[in-house]
Amino acid sequence: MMEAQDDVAEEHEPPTLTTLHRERVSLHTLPGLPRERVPLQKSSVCSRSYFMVVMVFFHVYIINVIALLLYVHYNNGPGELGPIANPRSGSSNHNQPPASIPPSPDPESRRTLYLPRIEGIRVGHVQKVSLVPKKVHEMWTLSLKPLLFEIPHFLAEEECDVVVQLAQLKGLTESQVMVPEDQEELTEQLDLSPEEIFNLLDLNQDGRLQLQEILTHSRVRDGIWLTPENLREIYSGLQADPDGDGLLSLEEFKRLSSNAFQRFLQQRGVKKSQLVRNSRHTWLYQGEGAHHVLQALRRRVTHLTRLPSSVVDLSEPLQVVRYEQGGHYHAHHDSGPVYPETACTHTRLAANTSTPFETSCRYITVLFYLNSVEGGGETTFPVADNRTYEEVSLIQNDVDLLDTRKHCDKGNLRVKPTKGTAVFWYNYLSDGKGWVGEQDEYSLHGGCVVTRGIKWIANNWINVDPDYQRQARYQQLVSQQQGSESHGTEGDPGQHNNLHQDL
Ligand SMILES: [Ca+2]
Ligand SMILES: [Ca+2]
Repeated sequence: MMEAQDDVAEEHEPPTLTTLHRERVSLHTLPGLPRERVPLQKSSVCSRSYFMVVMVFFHVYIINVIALLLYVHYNNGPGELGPIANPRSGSSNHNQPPASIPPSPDPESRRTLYLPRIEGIRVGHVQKVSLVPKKVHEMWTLSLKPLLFEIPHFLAEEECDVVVQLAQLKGLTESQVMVPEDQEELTEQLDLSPEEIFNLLDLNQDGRLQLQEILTHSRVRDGIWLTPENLREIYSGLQADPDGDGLLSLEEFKRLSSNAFQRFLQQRGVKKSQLVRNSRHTWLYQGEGAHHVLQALRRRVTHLTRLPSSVVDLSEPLQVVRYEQGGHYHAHHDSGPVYPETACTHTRLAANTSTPFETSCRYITVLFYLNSVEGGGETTFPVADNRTYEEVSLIQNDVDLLDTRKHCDKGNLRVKPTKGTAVFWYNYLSDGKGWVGEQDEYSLHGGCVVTRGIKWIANNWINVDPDYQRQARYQQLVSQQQGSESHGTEGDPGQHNNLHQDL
C-alpha cells in the first residue's frame, strides 16, 4: 500500500533542476558514450522532443508556483498573517479586494482596537474574577443567548448608598413623556407612500396587518403600551376595521391618516401605567473630577468587561433609575440593529455622512441593583436561551411576553434585585474577528412591575460602533480635542453628557 502511494507521488513529482541538468549532460556533453547503455539509448531515441516537453512542463510548473505565492500573499494582505493567526488584525473580508486585483492599502488591516469577549462556557458556570485589590468576585453565567453574567457583591452597600444619594442630589426626571408629538418629521423626510409604510409594518409579509404588527410598531414609535384589547377599542373608535376581521387590509390602512392613533390616544388620555416605561432617572458623569465612587465604578467595569479603557471612558455616563411602587419597563432592546444607513448616536459627530436613522450602539449593558426590592422589580429576559426568536410570536392574545406588568412570570429568566449585585450582557454578537457583529435579539429584557417598595438601579452602557472605522475616527477626534484642551483651558467635565440617548 505504501509502495503504491510512493508511485503515485513520484508520478506527480515535477522534474527538478538536478534531474534536468543531468538530462542535458547526458545529451550534449557525452555524445561518445557506448550505444549499448540502455537508459541513454532509450532517452536518445526522442531526446530533443522529450527535452522540449520536460522544459514546457517545468516552465508551467514554475509559473504556477509563482502565481500561487502571489495569490497567498495578496489574499492575506501585505505583512499580515491573516485574521485567525492574528486576531488583533480583525480584518473584514467584505471590504477586501478580490485576490486577482493588486491590493490598495487596506485601512482595515491597521486596526489597533480589539474587543475581547468573555466566555460563558455554560449556564451555571462560575468564574473567579479579580476586580478590586484583596477581593475575589464570582461571576455566574446566567444564559448564553444573550451572553449574560451575574456578579454578587459587585458594589459594597455603602457604594450603592452613595450612588443613590448623588442621584437624588442631582435630581431625577420622568423617563418618558406622555404622547410625543414630533413623530411626523421622519415620515415626511423619507417621503414614504402608504403602500411603502404598509409594507414596512407587514412583518410577516402576508399582505395584511395583524394586531401584533401594529402593536410592535406603535409601542416603539409612540411609547404607548397598547394591549390587543386597547387596539380593538381604537379600531372601533376610528372605524378602522369595517369588515371586523381584526386585520387591516391595505385598503383599510390607506383610509387612516398617519397620526390617527396618536390623535385618538391624546384625546382619550394615557395613564402612566400605559407607557412603555414608568420611572424617573438621571445621569451621573464618571470621569475626572467626579465622586471617587463613580470613578471607581467605571474602573471596575473596565476590569469586568476587559475592554480597552479608551472605549469604556468614552461611553455614556452612569444612568440611575428610580421605580416607584407600580413602576415598570416593558421588554425592549437597549440597542437597535445597525444597517448601513444607520448612524450610532455616540459617533455621529465623527461620521462623514448624514444618515436618516440613528440608534444608540450599546455593545454591553452593565446593570447594578442599588437596593433589594421588597416585592417584584425583577429584570426579565423573556427569550433568554430560547431555541428561536420571532418578533411577532412574542405577542399573543393570551400571553404577551413583552408585557412586564402582566406576564413577567411567563419569561424564560428573571433576576431578583439584590443590593450590590451587577448583571451584564452583550447586546451584540461578535463578528468573529474581534469586533461587534449583529444585534443579539435574545438580549430582549425588561423591568417587572414593582409590587412593593421602591427600586433603585443604575446602568452603564458601553458604546461601540459596529463600524470599526467610525469608532476609530470618533476616538481619534475626542483624543485630539482633549489634547488641545489640556494645552488651553481646563476641559469641560460635562462634555460627554450629551452622548446618551434614552431608549
Ligand atoms: Ca402581516
Ligand atoms: Ca379588516
